Amino acid sequence: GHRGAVVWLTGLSGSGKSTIAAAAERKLFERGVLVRVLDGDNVRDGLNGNLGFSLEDRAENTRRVAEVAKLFADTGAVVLCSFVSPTREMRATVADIVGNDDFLEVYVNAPLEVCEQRDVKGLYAKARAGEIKNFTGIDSPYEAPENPFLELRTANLTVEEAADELIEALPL
Ligand code: GGZ
Repeated sequence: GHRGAVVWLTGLSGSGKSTIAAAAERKLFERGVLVRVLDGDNVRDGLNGNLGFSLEDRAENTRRVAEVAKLFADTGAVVLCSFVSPTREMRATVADIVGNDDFLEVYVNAPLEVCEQRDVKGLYAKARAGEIKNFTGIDSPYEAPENPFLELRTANLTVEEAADELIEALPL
């Protein structure tokens, strides 16, 4: 049996959080680990469909996700949570909810310039044009973790390398 844990990936839009989480999920599944990804794609339509991107709404978004992640982790799952979660206060709240021992903060670190150059969804261009307000890194803050469990510098790593590094670091 495995002990549950909440692996919390934080970083800018386009830093690679969800891609790494999906790759790590597949690898853990292949090893027989009960694993689940939570990200904006599967909670912002339903559970958190009433929330936007003000700092207040982001705090509520991440708070609810933390409560759900805790429920999964309590059943023994490794929960890979991929959220910008831009402030230290938000992430401290997550840690409080899931319990510090089960909270593994992973800083998915790519320079803003790199994320903006990738611009996978075209959101940075829209934010620069003023079509999206409160965009993290443009006109909304991002506070880097000060003492993360793990930092992945994705400008210099492939998705596979980052996912492998993440899995190797987990206390499973
Ligand atoms: C940041 C935004 C915004 C704004 C829409 N700011 O790269 P993506 O597209 O797939 O990931 C981003 C995602 C951020 O949602 P989260 O639930 O992770 O945010 S938080 O933890 O802060 O609540 C981006 C898209 O949604 N997106 N508008 N204004 N990212």
